[in-house]
Amino acid sequence: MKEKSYNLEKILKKLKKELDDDRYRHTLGVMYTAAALAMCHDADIEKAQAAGLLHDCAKCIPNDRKIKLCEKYGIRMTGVEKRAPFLLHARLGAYLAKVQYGVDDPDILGAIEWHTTGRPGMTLLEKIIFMADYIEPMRWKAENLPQIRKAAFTDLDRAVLMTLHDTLTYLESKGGEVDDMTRTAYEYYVKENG
Ligand code: DGI
Ligand code: FE
Ligand code: FE
Repeated sequence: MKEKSYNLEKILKKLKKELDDDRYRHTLGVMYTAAALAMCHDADIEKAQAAGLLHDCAKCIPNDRKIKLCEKYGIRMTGVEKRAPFLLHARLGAYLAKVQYGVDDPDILGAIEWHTTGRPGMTLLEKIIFMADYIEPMRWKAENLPQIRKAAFTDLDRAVLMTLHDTLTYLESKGGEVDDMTRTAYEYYVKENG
């Protein structure tokens, strides 16, 4: 088997420097929650930990710099992303995970790239990171968290659908512009599980 290209301890050390304290604590919560979900759904635990650790690695980069870095590295940006640059932390994060943290596993990189919007036909690891980000222990603001937390362990696809539904409702209530991918993902999971 091919030697893995990353080391969780090294990732942790570097992230401590890149993230503020709250984001670092959230990151640890996502790592442990992703590991628990991987145990529950028979996914690779170490990949879940790596993806959980790195999913927000670009989050603390200032928004104007996110745009500059995407331009510099030729990372595609949609119109919504240019208007709401925080969304870029997902795709930029996947890129940085590869070039700065040495991760070459496409499944881990996909889980980082799609953790904010989701996408139709997510892989098991992508669903695990999408859910771990939403339900980790430090989260408290979203509605329906107790039900969604339980569903993440008992019916993962239903949990993904509930999360996309509640995210869209939240964005509509506060007038946030919705990324096409968030809506497309929701419509896909309504058809699959609705
Ligand atoms: O980075 P985190 O805060 O840990 O979590 P995240 O990457 O899932 O980002 C959460 C925020 O993203 C939450 O406030 C909802 C928002 N979001 C998700 N989909 C969309 C979106 N925001 C906009 N504007 N458009 C979307 O489609
Ligand atoms: Fe995020
Ligand atoms: Fe996060």
